[in-house]
This record gives sequence, structure tokens and C-alpha cells, in this order.
Amino acid sequence: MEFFERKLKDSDSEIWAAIEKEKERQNKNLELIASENNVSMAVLEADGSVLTNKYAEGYSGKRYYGGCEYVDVAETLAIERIKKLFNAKFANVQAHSGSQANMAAFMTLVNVGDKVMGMDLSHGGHLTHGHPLNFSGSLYNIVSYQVSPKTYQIDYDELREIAVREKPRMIIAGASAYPRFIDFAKFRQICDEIGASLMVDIAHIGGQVATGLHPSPLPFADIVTGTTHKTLRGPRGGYLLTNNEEIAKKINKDIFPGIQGGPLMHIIAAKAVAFGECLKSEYKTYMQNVNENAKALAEELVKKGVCIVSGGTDNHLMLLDVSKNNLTGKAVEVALDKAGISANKNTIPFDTQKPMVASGIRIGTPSVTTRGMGKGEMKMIADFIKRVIDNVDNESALVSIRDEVYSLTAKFPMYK
Ligand code: DSN
Repeated sequence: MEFFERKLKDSDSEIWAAIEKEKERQNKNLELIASENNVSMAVLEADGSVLTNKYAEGYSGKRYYGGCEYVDVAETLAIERIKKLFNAKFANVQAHSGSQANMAAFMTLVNVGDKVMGMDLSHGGHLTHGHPLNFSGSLYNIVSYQVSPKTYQIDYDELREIAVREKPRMIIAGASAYPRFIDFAKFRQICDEIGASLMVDIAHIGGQVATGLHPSPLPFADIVTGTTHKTLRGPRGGYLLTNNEEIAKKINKDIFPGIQGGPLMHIIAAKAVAFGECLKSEYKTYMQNVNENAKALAEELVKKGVCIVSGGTDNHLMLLDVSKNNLTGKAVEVALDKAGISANKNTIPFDTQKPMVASGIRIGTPSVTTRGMGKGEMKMIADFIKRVIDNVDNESALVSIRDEVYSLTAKFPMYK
């Protein structure tokens, strides 16, 4: 039947054109958004597969629909692979996003109205770690912790002081804009002292944890949550891990029927493909390169006089404090875009600007490393960024940087 054969280009030229343009943008631009990456054709294929047609409420072997025998295979593979990747006893791969994974972790570990302690968003945390406009901040009683004004890193003595004073029922470790190692053992000690649960969100550092480049939170956390589309280089989505069987049962109930209905089986299949890729030795090399590139980029930027929050990075991301150049994150983000470089404005600790203006720019190396770039290219990228910072209002300078960016990316092609 023609309906099943019609290509997107012929059936919806407007959406086809938008996708083609986006593909061109991804190929030509330097992608420095720390939470983005570029998936393999295998992941894209599973993502765009006929599994999108299938309803499969429930879990493998216990579904509310017939005809689930093949999607069961996909979900079981995804679960087995992620358990192996993180050395975890139990996993749920149905969370549609990191936010929904975090919501399920809240539902499993605490009750509405309970006190929960999370990292302040502008100090590196995440919306779902207690922001007042998010479910976490509106349904739970949030107390936040911040980084030290001296080191711009977590001060574990202060963290303990707040925890002992406030006695939260749960503490959240993990961040979306924190470039330093996180000491999960210390978090556990503090939680044990006050009888709190520990939730760890590794949405950003999942790749480092999976490859041993960052200590694992699994031995310490009651629940670990994460996303599959950042350093793990998979489709957009979330997951939850635990080593506790009772908690695992509760997580499964809280994801379905608690929060979600039918799981996205095409996404779960694509997650399985990505986890399979992460289990290969070449993924470890990739993650080592991601971290080395980030370190090299941060060092080059510091050499050029750009201020990096906390002075450097231990992972794939860094925060530039552009207030030191009398600029806002917003102005630099726009200028970088004009130069063919995608990044995002980000509040920095103790920021005096509103989030939509911000004093920082967050950049990361997962995408450029996937393209095959190395230390030589990081030097060039640092040079591009510094020249953009020096020329935010100079349109012709930005256009000429963009030409150089396009020549660089042309040497590292991605999707045809
Ligand atoms: N996870 C966030 C990021 O790091 O971009 C978005 O919610």
C-alpha cells in the first residue's frame, strides 16, 4: 500500500526540510552543548523503527497487551546491558526522560511534603533537584546546598552542617553543570548520620561512571538516575538503577502505573543498542578522549585569560565566567551561534544575573569527541571561543570565525 512506502520528503516537505536543515546545522556547527551528543546510525535506526507502533504497558513477560514478544526481547536486552554497564543489580529503562526518572526516585524514596536536600540550580544542580517551579520544589520541602565561595566546589563540611541541622529525608547528589568529582561516599556517610536516603543523578557523568573515569555511586546510593542521550550517546530518555530489590519493585510501580503509561518501545530498543555500544572497549577510549579533550580545552582557555569556574574540569564540561569580560552569557551565546558554535548560557554560582541572561557559558566535549576531534582541535576551538568573546558585536569577525569553524567541521563529517 502506498501509505507505507511514501517517503517523508514526498508526504511532508515542510518537516522534511526542517530535518534536512537541522542535519546540515549539526554537520556544520561545532556542538559544544555539554548535554548533547551524536548517536550512531544503529541507534537512529532503532529509534525510527516500527517499535513505535507498539503498546506495551507493564514489564517484560507481564504486559497489559498482547503481541509483546519482540518488544520484550528489546527491553530485556536493554535492562541486562545497562546492569552490566553499571554493575547494578536492578534497572528500569522505561523513564521517558531524566526528569521522569527523578520524579520516580522521589516517589520511591520520600513522601510529598517531606524535606529533601538538593544542589541549588545556579550552583550546578538541576531543575528536578528542588527548583520552586518544578514538581520537586512545589511538592517537597526543599533545602538547597551550594558550592563554596572560595573553591566553587562542594564543601562537604558545610553540606554535613546543613544536613545535620535540617534533617532532610533524602539528599540528592549529582549535577548538570558541575565540572568536579563528586564524593558519593561522603554523601552516604552524611545520609547515614541523619537517617536519610541518597539519590544520585548521574545524567551528565553516566559515561564516566560506566567506564571507571568517575567513582560509581552504586555502592552508596539508594537510587541512581540518569539520562541516555548525553555521555552515554543514546536516544533521548532516562533510566533508574538500584542494588536494593524492594526499592527496585517500588521504582517499577512508580514509573508504571505511577507516572507513565505505555513505554516508548522504539526508544527502549535504541537504548539497548546504545548500551551495547557502551559495553565495547572503544567506548572507554571515547570517554577517556572526552575527558582529555575537556581538560585540554579548559587549559587553553585559561591560557588565553578566559575565567573557568573552579579553575578547570574533572569531567566533560566546564563553565566560563564571562562576567569577567563584562559580558553576559546571553550575549556570548548569541555571538557563538553567529560563529557556528552551539553552546548554552548558564548561571554560575553566586550569579547576579537572571537565568535567561546569566553570567556563564557551559561547554562540553562529548559531541566534538564523537566526531573524532582531539587536542589539536581543542586548541583551535579555544581560539575560536576567545575571539568570539573579544568580538561579540563585530559581525564581520564572527562571520570569518564561522568560515573557519565550517572548514574544521568539514574535516569531521557525520551524517550523510
Ligand atoms: N539536563 C539538562 C542539561 O544538562 O542540559 C537539561 O535539563
